[in-house]
Amino acid sequence: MKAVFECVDGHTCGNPVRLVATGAPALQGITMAEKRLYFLEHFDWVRQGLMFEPRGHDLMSGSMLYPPSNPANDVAVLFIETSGCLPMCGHGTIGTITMAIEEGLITPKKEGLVRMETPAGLVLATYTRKGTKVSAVQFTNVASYLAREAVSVNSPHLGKLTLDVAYGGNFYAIIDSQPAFKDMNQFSADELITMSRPIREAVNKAVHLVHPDHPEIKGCSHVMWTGKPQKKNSTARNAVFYGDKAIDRSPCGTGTSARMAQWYAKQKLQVGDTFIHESIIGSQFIGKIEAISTVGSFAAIIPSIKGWAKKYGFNKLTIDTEDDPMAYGFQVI
Ligand code: PYC
Repeated sequence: MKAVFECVDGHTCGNPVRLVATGAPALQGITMAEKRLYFLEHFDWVRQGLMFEPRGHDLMSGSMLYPPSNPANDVAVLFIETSGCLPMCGHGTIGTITMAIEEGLITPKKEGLVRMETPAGLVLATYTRKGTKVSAVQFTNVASYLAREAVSVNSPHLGKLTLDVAYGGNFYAIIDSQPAFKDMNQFSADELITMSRPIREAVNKAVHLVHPDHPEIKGCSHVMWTGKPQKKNSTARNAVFYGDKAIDRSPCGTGTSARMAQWYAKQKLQVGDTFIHESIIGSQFIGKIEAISTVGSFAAIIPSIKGWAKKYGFNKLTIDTEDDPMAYGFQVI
């Protein structure tokens, strides 16, 4: 079998986005949540082939476009990355909207607004055009909430840690400054990765995380390290670990949503407040609490995230299972 995919490659504030323009497999199911499960069962080899080495790398992430289940919406998006198919991805949304609009892959019903179905729910994205380019995207994310407070875990590297877990489209273990951990700036990206893996495992042993309205969204997938910002106008700094070997180069859209929900729950932010999150490489997302909501019995916020993305090339990729022994890709952990 030889499968061919035409991709648009770019990055959102430094983190990769590979938008699959042609070749996405047909998926059974009505909602994007159902289609995501069908994809994982029947077509995960497509994700592995496009995300893993040698066609991708440890940080690679991307998306595929599908028709929306509700005709009032413009598009449905499946997020793919090295760890699987995230229910929602913020940097992926900004990159996908930017490149899909620039390439004419989405024609929204209303210029400037894309109503986008994701496995985690409906996301509304507005975009600003500058000539042939999209200069910025702001999306209103799914309801985000503080799921657990003061979870105690033992880190083999740092000792006893206390952390919060918040949801912003994925579940995040958020590690704030404390006796055993002062600031992310004291560690290299490699060290943060090494420390993150056992912490994620420990969090998943300590707490059973399931989204009240989406039982298929469960478990802590991401670890957020925090620190003092390096730019004057940033509110806070973070480094998000995802997959097995990745630190997000962008400020992480779902992570920023989760952290704003955590700050809201601790009365450090209010509705209408902005929150400028800085990434490990200094790129920034502008977050805002647009409204309050509830998720099950949890108080929640509706956050928005604004950022930019750049397209840098086109890639025609083949997964040739008859000729290439590494057709499905590999990871070196
Ligand atoms: O921006 O939501 C995000 C994200 C998740 C993993 C990497 N980036």
